[in-house]
Amino acid sequence: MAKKSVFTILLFLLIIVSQSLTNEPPVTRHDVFQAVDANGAATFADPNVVLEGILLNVPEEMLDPTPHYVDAVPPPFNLGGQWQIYIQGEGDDHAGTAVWMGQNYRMVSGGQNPSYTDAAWIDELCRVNHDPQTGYCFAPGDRVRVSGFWMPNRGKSNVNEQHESDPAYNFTVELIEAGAGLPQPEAVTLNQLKDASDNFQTGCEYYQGHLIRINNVWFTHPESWQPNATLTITDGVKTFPVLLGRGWGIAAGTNNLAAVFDVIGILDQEDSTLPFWEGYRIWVTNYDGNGRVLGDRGHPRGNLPGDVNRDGAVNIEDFSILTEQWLGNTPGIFGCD
Ligand SMILES: [Ca+2]
Ligand SMILES: [Ca+2]
Ligand SMILES: [Ca+2]
Repeated sequence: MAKKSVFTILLFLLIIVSQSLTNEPPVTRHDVFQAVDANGAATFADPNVVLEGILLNVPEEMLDPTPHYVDAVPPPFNLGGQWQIYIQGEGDDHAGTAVWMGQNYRMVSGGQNPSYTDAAWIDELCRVNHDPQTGYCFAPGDRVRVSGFWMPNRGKSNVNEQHESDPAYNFTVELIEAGAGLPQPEAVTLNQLKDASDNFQTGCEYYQGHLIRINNVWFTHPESWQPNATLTITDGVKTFPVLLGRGWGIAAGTNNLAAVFDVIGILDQEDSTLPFWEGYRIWVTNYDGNGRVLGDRGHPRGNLPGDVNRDGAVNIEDFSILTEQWLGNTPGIFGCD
């Protein structure tokens, strides 16, 4: 082969490589994406965004993905299945972002956009819970890349489908590194989150989207403990809302926390009215029953895989849970079952 044609081939390859590099969309910092104005409203303006960071939560422990198709807008308001993850920025990128998807978009698009049928919704759950290249199922602590559309929501910038079930509005979640590790929860005091009058202050915005830890607090009304309940913690002077999720360890009667305990969760905001300087809460999506820290350390102790309810014994209670789910044909949470 003549030198000239070898050179031509190399040049051609170089052009292809450089084109594929320049076609890579730029990655936006979370703190840029989450920037707000004096009213706490989002200043980001590009409809598309690519974000990278550490996945903080199991989506089905945060919101209920169970399909419930409603393609109309009569009351009651019903979003059907919902799915949400939080991605926390790394290094000096001190912010994090929620990625949300819902089934009944008819409810939130002024009646314009069709809802997902139950079958289509289950397919979507399957798609976003897995890396598209490898089929790997995402877990907290994975480093991921999210590419999709921007939408401001109640004091945050979210990635979502802009309330469109058309596949053109899909976001994608891709694996960068499995098991990179959860970030160390940042220790925060209620004095950093509340002012002298126990009102929310700017510290809340600084920690929004972050895994934080508040030590030595207790519930003002522990009897309210149940899935999806909002309880109030206090240090004896100031207070803060804690939103419980729907993980396996949160059910009526499972609160075995000591009189004074610590909390590890995601600092979230949903403020329905301008200015967006309220509506902060710590979202704890699961509790592993350890008695000292309201949070989920991943895997509780034990060498009995059949201990379904994780009380340290395998007995009829575990069997009844298994039977109930088996006979009830409980749908799986990943949507690919
Ligand atoms: Ca905010
Ligand atoms: Ca979609
Ligand atoms: Ca058991």
